[in-house]
Amino acid sequence: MKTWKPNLEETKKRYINWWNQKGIVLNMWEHFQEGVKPHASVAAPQPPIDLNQKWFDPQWRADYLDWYIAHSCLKADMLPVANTQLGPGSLAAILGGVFEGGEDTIWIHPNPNFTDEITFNPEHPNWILHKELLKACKAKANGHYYVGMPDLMEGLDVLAALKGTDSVLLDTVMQPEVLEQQMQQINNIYFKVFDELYDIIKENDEMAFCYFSAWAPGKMTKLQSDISTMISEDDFRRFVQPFIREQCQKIDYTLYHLDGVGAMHHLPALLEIKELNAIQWTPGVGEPQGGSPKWYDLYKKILAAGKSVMACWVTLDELRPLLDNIGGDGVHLEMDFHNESEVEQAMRIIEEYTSKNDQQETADGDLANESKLETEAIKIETCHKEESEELAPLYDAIVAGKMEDAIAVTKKAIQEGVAPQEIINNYMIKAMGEVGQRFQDGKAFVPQLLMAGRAMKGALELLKPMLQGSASTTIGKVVIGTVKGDLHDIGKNLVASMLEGCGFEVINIGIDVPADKFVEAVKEHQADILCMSALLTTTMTYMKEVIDALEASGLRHQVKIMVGGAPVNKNFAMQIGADGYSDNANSAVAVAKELLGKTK
Ligand code: B1M
Repeated sequence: MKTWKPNLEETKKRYINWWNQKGIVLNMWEHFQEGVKPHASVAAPQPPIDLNQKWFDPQWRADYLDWYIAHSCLKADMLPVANTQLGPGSLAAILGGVFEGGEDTIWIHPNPNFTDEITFNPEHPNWILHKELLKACKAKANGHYYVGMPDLMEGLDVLAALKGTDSVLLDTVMQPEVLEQQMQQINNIYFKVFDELYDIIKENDEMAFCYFSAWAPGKMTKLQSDISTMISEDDFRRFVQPFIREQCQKIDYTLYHLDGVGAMHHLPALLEIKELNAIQWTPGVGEPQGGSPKWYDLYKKILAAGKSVMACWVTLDELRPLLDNIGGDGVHLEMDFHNESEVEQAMRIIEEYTSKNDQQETADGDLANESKLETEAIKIETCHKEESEELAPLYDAIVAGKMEDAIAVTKKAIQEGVAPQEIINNYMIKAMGEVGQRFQDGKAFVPQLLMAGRAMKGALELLKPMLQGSASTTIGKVVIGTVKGDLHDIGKNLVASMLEGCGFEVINIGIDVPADKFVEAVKEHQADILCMSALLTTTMTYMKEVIDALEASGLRHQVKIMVGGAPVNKNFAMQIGADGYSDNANSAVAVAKELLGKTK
């Protein structure tokens, strides 16, 4: 390889050490160009004509990457790698997912024709594109740099990209055997695809990976399962761990991307994988970056388990304290440099630790005794309410997510003449409250929320006609929806049914509704009341944006606004300028009537 990186051989040695839990690698994921003397005279390509060319034209990308690397800083252990990413998890696109080029990234949308059949079609255009892109880049690179392996991904994340996250989470409960089978099919295809791409990009037997930019003297990959923040440790051990283990066994060098505090409960299961070499830590939104003291214990734990660590977005100020605390063996630092002077400062610091290494004791930690990051696998147990012997099974069925049972008990209760309000308020809503509490306590996970939601919805359908009442005249028109970013619809639908039952004409515009859609619906239907629901503290603030949009459209004066949902309260409703608030579906009707009483 006649590379543009002058110290590539030293960097390779440092990588080999790092994979073996020794020494420090100092790298930067994205390159910078400021003040860099070009490594070759390469002209910049014409700007892309559109996003399609920017991402999906192999020749344009090869030309651009050639120019980009020729002008990038390659000091320290910064790797000369062409970033050939085709979106996060591009194996999903090879298996039928749909590409869309965005400004800064590529989106992969679910396969609209997905039928639970996972098949590899060697003629699929997205597969051909992968190969053409890598071949074009390899020809252009001409040995000056590596052509990186795209971020194919694997396992649950790929399946979620193919058929949707909720469907995969439900599968963990409803068709676990099918899910296991699909994981194995994805792994089998992954190895085939990986090997074929490896043959295109390898330099002798070496390769580099695009994501997090790492190099290895053999086959290497980055593994992940971001969706697993939403599943229990038992499910992780069943649906994720075996397939990651197989990848670690078949691929020489493996780095697991651990994403966010919500994923930490799976660390023990990851550390159990003997063949896994390294773990990369991404702290996630709202958390300090990888150089913060907050993560020292996590790094020590990983190192103590015999794995190397990759700490990301470390700043110069954090570097010394980080190495003082976790030691200088098996540490890969991804830093956020802006110019060469910063790189040189970091290199001087690293130098001190490299020479200190022999005396320095590596962090010590007894994996078995440390319980901070370990959580116990807790099974959902059903719980009995005391209010009515006959209806207690309804509460239990919803908590356990058993829709058929919930429907059967509800049918029986209806036949026996139990009032729908009693069924809803005393059993269904309380059961959802219990599931929510378990979720908050880390005893239930998203699949359990989904199952409970499904059970409640199923049973609620039977009660709907009874809620519809006999009103023959329309009191007023209501547009109702759950705000943008929020997918909870059970409470909103209940409010809608109650309003309908009491004589309102209700236009239910669904979940995840953006402000312009609310405004459009109010305008189109000439609504008297706009009802907004939100169940998340992070989405309730969006209600204000909808009100502002109504003001801006000049419609605010002609429509009353009512808000509700678990985190919403009267004060909040007043602050954002709503006209009414209700904390439950029954009083929502009274509030709605009162609001119209004021206008009519
Ligand atoms: Co989610 N979820 N959820 N969830 N979920 C909550 C809301 C949560 C409180 C659980 C918890 O931590 N204890 C928590 C929110 C924490 C917070 O923001 N402070 C939470 C979270 C964190 C999440 C996710 C972020 C989890 C994750 O992915 N890591 C994720 C977010 C997805 C998203 O929206 N972007 C998520 C996902 C889901 C599922 C999709 C799995 C599922 C929803 C299924 C569905 O709706 N189709 C779900 C469920 C089921 C819940 C719980 C368990 C139950 C919600 C419910 O249906 N309650 C919930 C915990 C809980 O509420 N106890 C929880 C029954 C329903 C009848 O009550 O909706 O409150 P509710 O409606 C009431 C009143 O609020 C009022 O009347 C209704 C009837 O009396 N009301 C109005 C509602 N809207 C109104 C409008 C009005 C007036 C009254 O006027 C306009």
